[in-house]
Amino acid sequence: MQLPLFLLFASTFLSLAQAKIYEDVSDIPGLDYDFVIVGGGAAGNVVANRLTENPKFSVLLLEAGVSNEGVIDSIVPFFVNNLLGANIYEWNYTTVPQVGLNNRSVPYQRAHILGGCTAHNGMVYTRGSADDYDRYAAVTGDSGWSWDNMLPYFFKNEKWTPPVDHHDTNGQFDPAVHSTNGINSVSLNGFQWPIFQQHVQQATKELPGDFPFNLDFNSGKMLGVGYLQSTIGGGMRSSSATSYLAPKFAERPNLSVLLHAQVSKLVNPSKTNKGEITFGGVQFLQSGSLYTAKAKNEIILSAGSVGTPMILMHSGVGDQEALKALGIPSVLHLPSVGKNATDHPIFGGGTWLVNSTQTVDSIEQNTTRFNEAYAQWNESHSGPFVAIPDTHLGWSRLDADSEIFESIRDPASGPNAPHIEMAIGTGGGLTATPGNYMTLGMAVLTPTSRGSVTLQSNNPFDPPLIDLGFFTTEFDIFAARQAVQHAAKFASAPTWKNYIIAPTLDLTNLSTDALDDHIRNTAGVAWHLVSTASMSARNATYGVVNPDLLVKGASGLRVIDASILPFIPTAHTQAASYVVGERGADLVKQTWE
Ligand SMILES: Cc1cc2nc3c(=O)[nH]c(=O)nc-3n(C[C@H](O)[C@H](O)[C@H](O)COP(=O)(O)OP(=O)(O)OC[C@H]3O[C@@H](n4cnc5c(N)ncnc54)[C@H](O)[C@@H]3O)c2cc1C
Ligand SMILES: *[C@@H]1O[C@H](CO)[C@@H](O)[C@H](O)[C@H]1NC(C)=O
Ligand SMILES: *[C@@H]1O[C@H](CO)[C@@H](O)[C@H](O)[C@H]1NC(C)=O
Ligand SMILES: *[C@@H]1O[C@H](CO)[C@@H](O)[C@H](O)[C@H]1NC(C)=O
Ligand SMILES: *[C@@H]1O[C@H](CO)[C@@H](O)[C@H](O)[C@H]1NC(C)=O
Ligand SMILES: *[C@@H]1O[C@H](CO)[C@@H](O)[C@H](O)[C@H]1NC(C)=O
Ligand SMILES: *[C@@H]1O[C@H](CO)[C@@H](O)[C@H](O)[C@H]1NC(C)=O
Ligand SMILES: *[C@@H]1O[C@H](CO)[C@@H](O)[C@H](O)[C@H]1NC(C)=O
Ligand SMILES: *[C@@H]1O[C@H](CO)[C@@H](O)[C@H](O)[C@H]1NC(C)=O
Ligand SMILES: CC(=O)N[C@H]1CO[C@H](CO)[C@@H](O)[C@@H]1O
Repeated sequence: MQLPLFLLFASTFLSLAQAKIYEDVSDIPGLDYDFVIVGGGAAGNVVANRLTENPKFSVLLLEAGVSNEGVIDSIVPFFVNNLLGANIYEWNYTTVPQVGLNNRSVPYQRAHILGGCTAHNGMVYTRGSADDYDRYAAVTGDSGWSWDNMLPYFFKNEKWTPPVDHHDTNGQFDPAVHSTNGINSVSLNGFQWPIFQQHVQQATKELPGDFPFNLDFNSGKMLGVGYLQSTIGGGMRSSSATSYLAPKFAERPNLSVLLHAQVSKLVNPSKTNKGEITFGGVQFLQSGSLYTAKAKNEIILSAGSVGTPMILMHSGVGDQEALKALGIPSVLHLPSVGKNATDHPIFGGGTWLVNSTQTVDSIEQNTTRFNEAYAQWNESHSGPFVAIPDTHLGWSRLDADSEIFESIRDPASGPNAPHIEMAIGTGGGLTATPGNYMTLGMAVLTPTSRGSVTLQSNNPFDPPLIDLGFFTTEFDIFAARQAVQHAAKFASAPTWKNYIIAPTLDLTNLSTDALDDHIRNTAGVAWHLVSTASMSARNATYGVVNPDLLVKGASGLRVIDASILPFIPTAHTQAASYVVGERGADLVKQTWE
């Protein structure tokens, strides 16, 4: 017999009552710990989990956001877009006007909820190219960051899970490159769109030069088109909060997680006898009062690519001239803090009206079908609500003889890394006109544009200035144009002949200027920000952290989150953030065990 849903929820709440995720500072057992971690996102929750595997370590995790418990929009995969826009689960950031986007400012989502961006992201699971990690190893001089050495950390993170529809997954992924023993669930889509998927598969056969089928793009060799993998298990989102802070971990006696605790800055700097800067505490705000938590061993910043550089700069760690101008006393001159910010621009490759009712539009536009699907999810966590609309992802390189390479060195990490991503999905996305569609969403994966995260004042509670620098280089706009042509080529495969009726907007016959303008007027962000507290070699003249993630010139201060990646992966960034957390936790253990 199926348990009524309210009973299932009631049992979850009971077990959570014992878990030590606190809402109020007066409930936590003191403010002195071995480790204080700032930020309960992808990486922060991994570090909290792994450090408390050692019962001798006491850990406090401070998270500014709210609880993820029972947040239905964060649990049901199909509701992924409901959390975007101003809401209580968001920091509500906006970029500064982007010159390369014809001066538009665009919303810049960052999660304000336990789990961080893994609690509201698109759940797409992509690790990146082996070449990306091998470049991290090369630029930092630490072979520990290479693909081969990071693969065990992907396996510690990943709990490969059969899709809820139990369909035959043979030929849809390569089990040899996955792990069933990790913590965070990853699966193939648990709901199928058979007609659409057959056309996609057929297109890879008809155009194998540009779009070869790739059995598993998470093998390190990404090029080609393969089945989507997502951080979903049992028809529900698997976030770092539901996985790494599951009740059996959160109950550990030496772990305290405190919500609604926004860290302003690190306080009480002093110099060690080796001349390194060390901080005596972490200041945070809760309900209008300031508190200071102390870390005997280390303070670990895991506040993400926006939060981490903000906290560093408010603590006096950054470019001393820029900080002085804002009235922040410089403690440690590290001009790379907040610089080299890199994200992926995304834009439509095309939306086509299709000759099929087997699309997500048929559910989104029909209240009866929507409620049926919702009831099915409520009943058994199955049906169309267990997946996002994409069925495949495609990864491609620009032509080797592209004219752009006459003037610009290939920015990709290596010959197996793609320049362009194509997300292949049923449905028209946010298309207003009722109908059935398919959409190809594109991204430039190897942008050469760089932006920054800087402060607008010395008030730690003011939002930062986020500049993505989108499309400020010739390479990036060139790659975007190629991406649009690429999508058109995919849609020209013979298989689509009786399926595609017409494009909603024909991008193929626009002049170069008109196409550029279209891209600049419509592009958005992938929310994959990295490099704002970048790693570099120990002796480098730039960078924020050493390859062991300790802040250069400081003692007892580490950064463990996406901000340390020196280049953006050719992938969605949660898997990379998770393995930064996994390796980062091991590096901390190596120091203190
Ligand atoms: C809308 C969206 C969609 C995305 N889709 C995908 C996807 O489909 N696939 C994918 O792989 N990646 C996706 N990403 C990116 C991915 O989720 C992030 O790269 C990843 O979560 C970054 O991990 P992190 O640990 O660096 O930081 P985060 O996960 O952002 O966690 C940082 C945490 O620190 C907290 N924090 C920040 N400042 C403070 C402070 N001052 N005091 C206390 N706490 C603080 C935040 O509230 C947050 O919980 C998406 C991101 C967004 C925003
Ligand atoms: C974001 O905006 C929503 C709606 O206005 C608000 O409720 C929420 O508190 C804001 N988030 C933050 C972190 O201020
Ligand atoms: C964008 O703003 C800059 C600086 O204000 C201005 O020079 C430029 O003309 C603007 N571009 C567009 C497309 O409006
Ligand atoms: C940005 O990164 C590049 C390496 O890609 C490095 O040479 C440069 O010094 C960095 N800039 C800053 C300000 O850190
Ligand atoms: C909506 O879906 C229901 C149930 O499948 C179906 O009977 C009805 O015809 C649909 N309505 C429209 C307008 O397509
Ligand atoms: C499914 O359950 C949620 C509560 O978790 C409820 O708000 C919603 O109305 C239910 N939907 C249907 C169609 O039963
Ligand atoms: C739609 O599909 C049917 C059946 O495959 C086909 O007969 C018809 O010609 C198609 N219509 C269009 C507009 O392509
Ligand atoms: C592009 O093609 C459409 C129809 O396919 C046509 O109406 C339009 O005039 C064309 N535009 C240009 C600039 O050629
Ligand atoms: C750092 O060390 C490497 C290897 O020892 C050397 O090749 C490089 O030139 C050094 N760089 C600087 C800036 O000193
Ligand atoms: C370092 C630390 O706080 N250790 C504590 C971990 O939890 C056990 C059991 O509650 C305590 O006895 C330790 O003192």
